[in-house]
Amino acid sequence: MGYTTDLGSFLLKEDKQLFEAIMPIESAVKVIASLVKVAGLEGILGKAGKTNIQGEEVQKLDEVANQILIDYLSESGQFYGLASEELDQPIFPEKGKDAQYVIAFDPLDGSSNIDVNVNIGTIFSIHKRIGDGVENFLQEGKKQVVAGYVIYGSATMLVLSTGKGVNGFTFDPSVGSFFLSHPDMKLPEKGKIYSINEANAEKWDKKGLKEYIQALKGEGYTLRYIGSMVADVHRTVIKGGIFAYPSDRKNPNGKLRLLYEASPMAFLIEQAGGLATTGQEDILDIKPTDIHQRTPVYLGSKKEIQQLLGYLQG
Ligand code: AHM
Ligand code: MG
Repeated sequence: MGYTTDLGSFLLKEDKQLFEAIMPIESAVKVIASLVKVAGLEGILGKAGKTNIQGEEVQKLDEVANQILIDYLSESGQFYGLASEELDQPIFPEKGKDAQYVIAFDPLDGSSNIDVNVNIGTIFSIHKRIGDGVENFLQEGKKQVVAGYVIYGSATMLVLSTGKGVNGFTFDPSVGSFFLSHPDMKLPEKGKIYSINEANAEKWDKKGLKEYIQALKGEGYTLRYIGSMVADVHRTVIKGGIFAYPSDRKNPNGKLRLLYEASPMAFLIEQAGGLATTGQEDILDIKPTDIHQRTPVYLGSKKEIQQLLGYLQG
């Protein structure tokens, strides 16, 4: 706790190979964190003037963060392949041709919050290499060897799991390092908060969802919705409750991407003692068929998710 354990020494004790894979991510996110703090001065706020493979408007900082991650991760030689929410196709860097891991990432999650100085983040997911091409990225979430996110908030934090629980590290910019500040993070069994974009309620296509949210209101729950998955999930890990991005009539598979958002967050939530489901199956059991596929997401404390499933399936 405090300043006794930095990220590097923590990982060296946990797993030397993963230490080597995670350190380039750490380097990249430090650069992103410092740019996020001065984006308004560097002229990198606002729209980039194009749409991505998802058909969504790209922000300048999305592009900058994407390029920083690609550069650091390709150069490190630790990754055989890279898949990004902002890239049509995976990249297979020359320096990683003998590497044993592949990584999928959302370089800057919460794009709509960039220009208004509200928390944004980076999400990443590492699998073992199993072949030569895109099949590396089409492995179930339960086979992840590392999942993590960085939240660029009032503090910058990196929250990580290598399959042995979840640990949170806070960045001290004056030292230039992440230090273990939140060891062995666990969701409370039950919380008092629900987090969903309720403006979409009239479009929700899942029977029972409205009734479930109504029941939570009756039980005295309050609503918190930031609109950055990283921030909404981070709060859910610490305070419990439920975060959801369901399917609706406009988005039959929801909005969130399986590889870059849902799967790593589901891994972290389950490692922290919570549950993560599509409403039909555990998110970590989905075998992806497309690197950019979307999925409905319900994640949070055990009590809330079990109650929700009762409503959806009842
Ligand atoms: P992004 O990756 O383009 O930022 O989109 C994902 C974000 C999530 O962070 C957040 O949970 C969701 O979109 C919010 O969507 P909405 O504005 O429809 O509520
Ligand atoms: Mg995103």
